[in-house]
Amino acid sequence: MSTVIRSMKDLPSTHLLGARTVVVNAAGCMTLLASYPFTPFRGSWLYTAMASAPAGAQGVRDALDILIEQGRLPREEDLTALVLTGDGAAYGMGLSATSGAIERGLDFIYFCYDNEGYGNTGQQTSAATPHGARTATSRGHPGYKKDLFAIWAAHRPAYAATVIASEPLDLAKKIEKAKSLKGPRLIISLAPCPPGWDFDPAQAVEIGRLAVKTGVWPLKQYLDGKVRHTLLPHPRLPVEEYLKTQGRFRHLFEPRRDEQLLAEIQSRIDAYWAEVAA
Ligand SMILES: Cc1ncc(C[n+]2csc(CCOP(=O)(O)OP(=O)(O)O)c2C)c(N)n1
Ligand SMILES: [Mg+2]
Repeated sequence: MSTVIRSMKDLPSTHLLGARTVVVNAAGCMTLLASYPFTPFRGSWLYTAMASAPAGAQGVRDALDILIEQGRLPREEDLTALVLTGDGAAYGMGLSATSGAIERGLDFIYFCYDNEGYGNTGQQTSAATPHGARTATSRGHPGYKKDLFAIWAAHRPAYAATVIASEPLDLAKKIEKAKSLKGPRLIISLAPCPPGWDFDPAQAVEIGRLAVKTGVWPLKQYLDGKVRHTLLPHPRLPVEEYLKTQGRFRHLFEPRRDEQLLAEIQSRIDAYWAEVAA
């Protein structure tokens, strides 16, 4: 059953996906959520190698389908296969398995929490690390963040969306939308990470808000072949407001401002939003 969400009051008291979910989780920080008896998961949980979570979800889905077909599981007791991985798996190691799963039309939700690095092993650079960020393996990442949303959209999935916890209503609506559909569905959440990005945990929500207000993290969704932005940052703040909150970008400001790099980061964001407006 789908809930109409107009305000936070409409959110169901249990978590949005509910207990009838099998979480297929590749190695990463969220793996720690499975520690019994402290786990927040109310359903089942399956651990996979970093590259294999979508293949694990395929196995779960196939098993459920066979049980239903044989009459051993009532259709109304079906479960949702939910892949839960970090960006290291979603943008990199697991992308081949993901592409195959989308191509096969696998009925699953892929939730990626994107903390822009291999967090669990000390924040090494991943394919989601933004340009210029310091990581355990780079003094200033020379590459550019891969556009996972666009890669998914190019596969023509049932649904794809970006979310962030600091915009909980937008997040809840998108999860409800994903729940109401069948087929491959993606939710990518930018996940401000205090140890990985080097900031005080008390700032996590504000940093998330700044990611949206500066246009660093566009909130959008892909549905029926079209991409629609669900929140337009007006007025859009300068990206510096976001960058200066995190130690991983400190070298852009100290010992002296790196005007060239700051201008490049800003101009890439401006170019993105100019295209949205066009
Ligand atoms: C094939 C493989 N290589 C390396 C590791 C070690 N490892 C465990 S968790 C992890 C980081 C995963 O990064 P990400 O998917 O972004 O999740 P996060 O740790 O940031 O939550 C790594 C490299 C592994 N488990 N398997
Ligand atoms: Mg990560």
